[in-house]
Amino acid sequence: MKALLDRPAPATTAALTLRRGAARVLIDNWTGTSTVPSRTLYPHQWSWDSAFIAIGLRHLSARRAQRELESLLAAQWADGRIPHIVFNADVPHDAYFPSPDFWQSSRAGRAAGAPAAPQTSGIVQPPVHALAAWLVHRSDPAESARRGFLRRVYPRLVAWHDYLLTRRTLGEGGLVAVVHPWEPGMDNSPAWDRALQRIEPAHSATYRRADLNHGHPADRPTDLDYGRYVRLATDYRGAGYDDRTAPHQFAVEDPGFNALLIVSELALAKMARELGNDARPHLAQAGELTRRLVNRLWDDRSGIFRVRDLTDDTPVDESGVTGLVPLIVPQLPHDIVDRLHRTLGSPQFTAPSTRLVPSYDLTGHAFAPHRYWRGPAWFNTSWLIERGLRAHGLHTSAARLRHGFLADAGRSDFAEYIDPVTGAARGARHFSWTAALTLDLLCTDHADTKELAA
Ligand code: 9WN
Repeated sequence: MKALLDRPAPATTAALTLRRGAARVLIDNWTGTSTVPSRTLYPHQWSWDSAFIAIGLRHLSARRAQRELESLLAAQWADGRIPHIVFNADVPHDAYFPSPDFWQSSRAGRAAGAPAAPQTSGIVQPPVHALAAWLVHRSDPAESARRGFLRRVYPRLVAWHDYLLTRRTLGEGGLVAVVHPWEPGMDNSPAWDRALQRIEPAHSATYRRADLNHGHPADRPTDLDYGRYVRLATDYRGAGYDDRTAPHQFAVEDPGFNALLIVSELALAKMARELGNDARPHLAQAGELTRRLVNRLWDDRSGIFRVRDLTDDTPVDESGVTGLVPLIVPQLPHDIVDRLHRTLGSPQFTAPSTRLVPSYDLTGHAFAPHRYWRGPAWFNTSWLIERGLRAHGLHTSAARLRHGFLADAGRSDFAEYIDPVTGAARGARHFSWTAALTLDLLCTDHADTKELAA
């Protein structure tokens, strides 16, 4: 543990203090095989959290970062899906809802290939994993080679993308669809409201929320939203988590999710080349998905990518941070990069008290400064956008965002998110991806950002 804290550190005292604080969070949240997002609110392993955590952990220990991803991939289903939660059997069932006895993965998901153990959820989260695995590999290629890391994770990551591209391309346009508001990772975004309105909520007597034991009701999703989340998950479970027969009453194409798939396909291309495999199918897939992303989701009138509701195949008229995340796609046309950059700097996304990017349009009708994903600024989406800005050579904006990120991470004690109006820290503290991505911004030499585009 001491060795992790003593790794070479950034130059200034402030940076050193921040780095030690971030490392301390990751050490404290490590369970022995993986890292919990938060000891209180989220006491299991989460899929996209683990990817972001590995990206930061690689600066402390490449080996631990590899194990973070390996433990997640060990819970992969035979159909290729990476579940959004891997449950820790030592944590009491009432510590988090929905718990393993709700999802019933090993029984209800057996035909879809859920493992007998560990227990998992049945839905997914954004595919940041191949990007994370590639960055982890690059941080210590010798350790990666010694442990055969790439050789072991590459086929699993290919199977994961295959699952998304075969079972989840539910619309006409060939983009991947999410079937539950927890899947895009931005649970309570106003972008899901229209599609959610059609869902009959589960009766509140049939379940008990655990998030309110730790989170403030004013910050968390409402009971009505929870009723709908439970209904959708129950229906999916009823269909054995089989996408060919599940009703999927909620199905939307999310720009952030698809943009991350593109970047991860490019990371698979890098891995394939390194392993002596053919990289061309991954490059072709990334190119094709980029074309579809632009054709299906770009809204030229508003200068942002929109979510598309597959029930009536129409764009949703809401501007959220997910519509800016495609900045991370290296082959995005220049004029779209330009427009996105302008939207980012407009009053819609320029907050008075933080440089982090708010999760929802500050001028939008549903803006709420501290309600989950309906306005607060999150560190992971800001990290993605910072990376995107750099990839497109927008260094001044990237540096501004980076400085704001580091200042907010330190003063908020690595909060889950920030109220963009007051700048106050909200949600959990000592939040793992905030700490991990802080480490990454402190330690990255920035050479790896352009690399995926090459
Ligand atoms: C449901 C763990 C997760 C993040 C999500 C974030 C929140 C869970 C919840 O916490 O979602 O998956 O209970 O609200 O929205 O992005 O992965 O940190």
